[in-house]
Amino acid sequence: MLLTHATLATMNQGYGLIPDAAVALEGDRIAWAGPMADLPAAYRTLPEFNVEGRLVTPGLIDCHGHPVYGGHRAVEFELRLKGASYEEVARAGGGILSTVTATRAASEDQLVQSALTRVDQLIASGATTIEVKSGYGLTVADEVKLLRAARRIAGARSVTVKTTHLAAHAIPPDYKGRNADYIADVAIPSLRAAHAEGLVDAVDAFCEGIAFSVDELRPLYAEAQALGLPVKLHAEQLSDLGGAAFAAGLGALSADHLEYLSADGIAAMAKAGTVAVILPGAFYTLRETQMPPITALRAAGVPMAVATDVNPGSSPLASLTLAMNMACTLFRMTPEEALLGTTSHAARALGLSDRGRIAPGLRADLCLWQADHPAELAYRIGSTPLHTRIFGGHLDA
Ligand code: DI6
Ligand code: FE
Repeated sequence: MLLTHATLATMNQGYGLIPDAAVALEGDRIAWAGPMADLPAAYRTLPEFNVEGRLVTPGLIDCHGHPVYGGHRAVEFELRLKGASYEEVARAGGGILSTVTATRAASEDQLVQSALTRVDQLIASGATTIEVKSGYGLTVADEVKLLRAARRIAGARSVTVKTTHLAAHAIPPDYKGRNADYIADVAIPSLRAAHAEGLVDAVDAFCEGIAFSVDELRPLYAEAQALGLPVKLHAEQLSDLGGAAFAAGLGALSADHLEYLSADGIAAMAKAGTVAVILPGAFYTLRETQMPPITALRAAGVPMAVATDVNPGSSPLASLTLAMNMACTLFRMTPEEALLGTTSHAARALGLSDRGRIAPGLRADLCLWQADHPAELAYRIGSTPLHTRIFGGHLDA
């Protein structure tokens, strides 16, 4: 296929804009991209798809999400609006643990079906690659069930799914006050079991006062490294426990949330090349006031990604373009940073070097937008100007 008359945002060095451009696709790869005038003769005979000036970007990538779970938390939303904090709800046995109860009660088929409604919304906002975390099972069997459901999403939709083991997400009631035992009895054995089934692409944890400390996580992260799995961490979302520096010290792909990130944490991330994943949906939902240190991250040259964190509690958000809008309006990221954050930097946060930009040899995952400037993607609120999606070189209905 040959896309012609495109306004191309290649995302090679910023937007990497090329007006009146062509993109040649061969198989599932991009063969060539550049100005129409420079199109090599060899590609002129490919079947033409004239996109009539529309914006073409890499397919968007949601590099942090929890779309597989049972039930919902609308009642908790009401409680928090009446004044209860997220941590108070969690400590009273609500929060993540109420989703754990509903997730354990759901079959694998039910989990796949309910996740697909959210995945379809992500796809409608331009996602061609998504991350899916476990973390609502908290037993060996339920964590494995959740990761099997995550893998099945890739069979049901044309979207790439990267799975992340997140058994260290909360402490179930039977392990209350026994965090180290939970890591030894459940988190590590569920990682081994899921990895043995090929269900794990990376390992994550929630490093927080209501979850796990750095010291409690060390044995789990040692196991991840022994299995050769990349790591990442929910760090500094509600307080500063030094999680980002710990993750960066292990060469983590990303540290995520980061509202309470310190200067030391920023320096460690810059040194390690760890991506800062910015999650404005959680900040917005929890009515946080502490902003992630965007200016300092930018000054330190830490690559920033933007993701939905889609989950039933702190971020019931299933639109990547709305996440980009929030990153700009709430955190003053630029629209260019927001788009880098859902393309090339998001690919890096998932350890994927074959996508996130438009360049020869990369995967032909593209979005065509009813837009003529890339800032339009972050600018609109709650409307998604997606026109057509191309997934692995194929037009997607
Ligand atoms: N941080 C989050 O924002 C999600 N998980 C986490 O560790 C929230 C998960 C939830 O509230 O269900
Ligand atoms: Fe999260």
